[in-house]
Amino acid sequence: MEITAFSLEGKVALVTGASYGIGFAIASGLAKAGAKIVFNDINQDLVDKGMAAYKEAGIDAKGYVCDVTDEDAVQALVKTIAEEVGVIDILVNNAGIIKRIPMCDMTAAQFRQVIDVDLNAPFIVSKAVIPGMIEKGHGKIINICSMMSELGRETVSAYAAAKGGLKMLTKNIASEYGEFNIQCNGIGPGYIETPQTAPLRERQPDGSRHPFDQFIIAKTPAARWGTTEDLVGPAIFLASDASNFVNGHVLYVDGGILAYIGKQPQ
Ligand code: NAP
Ligand code: GCO
Repeated sequence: MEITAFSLEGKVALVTGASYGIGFAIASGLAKAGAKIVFNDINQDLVDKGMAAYKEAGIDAKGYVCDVTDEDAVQALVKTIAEEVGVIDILVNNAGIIKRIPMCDMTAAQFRQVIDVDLNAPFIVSKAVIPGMIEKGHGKIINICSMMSELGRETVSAYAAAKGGLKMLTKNIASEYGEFNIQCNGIGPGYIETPQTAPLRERQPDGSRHPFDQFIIAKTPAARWGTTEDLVGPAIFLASDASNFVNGHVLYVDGGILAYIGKQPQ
């Protein structure tokens, strides 16, 4: 295999919800591997923030306002991208939300909102890009799953249900479209330092680490939270020709937390 198998030159990559956080880091890495980056976010302020951040990073990205739960808007977005940039070769379904509420206190509307963004939207966006990938004769879909695709914990019932479903949607897209040279895989980040997990890492009034922060450190062999940069190499691999025979797999990038029973309390 040539090392150029990791190159994304000439490819168009759509990363959803990529104004900041994990999406921004993955999109920036795909750009450095040669991809042309297009991204969307839920409002113009976020898109403008993202555009400024990409420009500062020396990346010529193109941003669009689009709510990934709105199928008509997503279909229009994919058509616009094809006209303005090119047919999408790589899709990273990154946009996501979480609501940390005890299940019996959560309303059905709140549960549905998380399912809508974290599971229904990856279906909607994948359905919109697959026809173009079939026509091109290749495609890469990367779904940003979670440790909660495998494990549960208190207060994240909707999120775990969505991410568990996203793991199976990943396997099903791989099964249904593999014959068209489309590979669909997942990345399952562990606990990553982003705005989404900031509440779990807040310093306590006495200056000590958040109890959950200490818990994750004890549960992770790497004894640290992940950074968004830890996800870039795995994303480039799954977006490139180097993974053309990897399909329906969820690659956990978690510092070993899923393999480890946890450090014995001292
Ligand atoms: P984040 O900081 O909350 O960023 C998520 C991005 O998605 C935000 O820009 C958000 O916009 C956008 N978004 C939300 N709903 C959207 C919608 N309907 N349409 C378009 N964009 C939308 O999250 P993150 O920590 O970077 O996580 C990114 C992905 O990784 C998510 O799928 C998350 O579940 C997953 N993940 C995160 C971790 C972690 O530890 N951080 C671990 C495993 C998996 P707003 O700012 O308006 O919400
Ligand atoms: C939580 C965290 C996790 C992470 C991630 C772990 O409240 O437990 O937010 O859900 O976001 O999904 O992989």
